[in-house]
Amino acid sequence: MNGASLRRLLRGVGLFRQAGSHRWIAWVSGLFGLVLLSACGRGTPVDPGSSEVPAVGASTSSVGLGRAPALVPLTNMIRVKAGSFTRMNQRVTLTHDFWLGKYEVTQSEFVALTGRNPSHFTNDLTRPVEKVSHLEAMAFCHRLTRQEREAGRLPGSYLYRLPTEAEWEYACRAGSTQFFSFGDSAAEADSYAWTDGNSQSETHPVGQKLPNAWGFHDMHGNVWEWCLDWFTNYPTGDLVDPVGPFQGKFKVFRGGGWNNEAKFARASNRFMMAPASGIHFVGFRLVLALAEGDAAAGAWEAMSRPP
Ligand SMILES: [Ca+2]
Repeated sequence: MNGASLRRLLRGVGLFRQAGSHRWIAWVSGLFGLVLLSACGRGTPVDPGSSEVPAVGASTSSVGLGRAPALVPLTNMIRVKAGSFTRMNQRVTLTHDFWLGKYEVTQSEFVALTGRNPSHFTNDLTRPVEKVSHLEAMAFCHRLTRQEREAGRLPGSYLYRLPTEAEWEYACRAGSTQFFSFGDSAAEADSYAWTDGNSQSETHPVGQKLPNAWGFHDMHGNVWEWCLDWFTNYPTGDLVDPVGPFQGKFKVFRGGGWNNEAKFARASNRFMMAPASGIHFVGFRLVLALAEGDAAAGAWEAMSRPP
């Protein structure tokens, strides 16, 4: 992507729409919230031999400094095996394992790495970070990758990044073919999700609701979660490792939030926003995956080039 292309991307005015409806909704930027600052420590990396974060034999590619570092994922990363899921009669296959955060990135994690907290709801740093733009979320991933490599916990063959939409939905469904990971009924959402029916109009500390079948909390509700993909209509036919287009105007976010009805937290639901915009109901979740050799890694690298 050249400089002119990226500048065009950053000029988005923040329109978004619900997939399938083709109803554009005007975005009123600057409508919400205050930016406050706070501070807290980061999570501690865990031994990759633990049951929650299994080790992988990845330590050889690009370090070139003698013995390559072991892979030590951050705490609360859950390994997701390669596989397939179905959405709207379309089979989507992911050919590589990856790790996904058990929780949304918290304010304490964000502050520990960046020294700032963009969030609106700030009286508890175990709440998810929000009002974080897509650009800031990507910068967080790059900074985390650099930190973990320098600390000897991340081989050059792996990196932290945002999930693709396909990775996010695969992990959200956790094998479910229904509207939600817990079934088809939004009436059951109270046990699994913070939505406008139970949130008291605010975010809540991560992990308080029941996890899905693969152990992920708050995939439905609390804050929507940025994905890597630029928004576009899905291609037709079955897909393998889809990453979306390499250029666009709006980035996708997924999963519903504290301010929306539970029906908007459906596993397949999509919204989008300009990448430079932040709002107090959108945060993100981390992926740990190969740094090269699959489509998502290529998309991340292409979308990460400076203007
Ligand atoms: Ca969420």
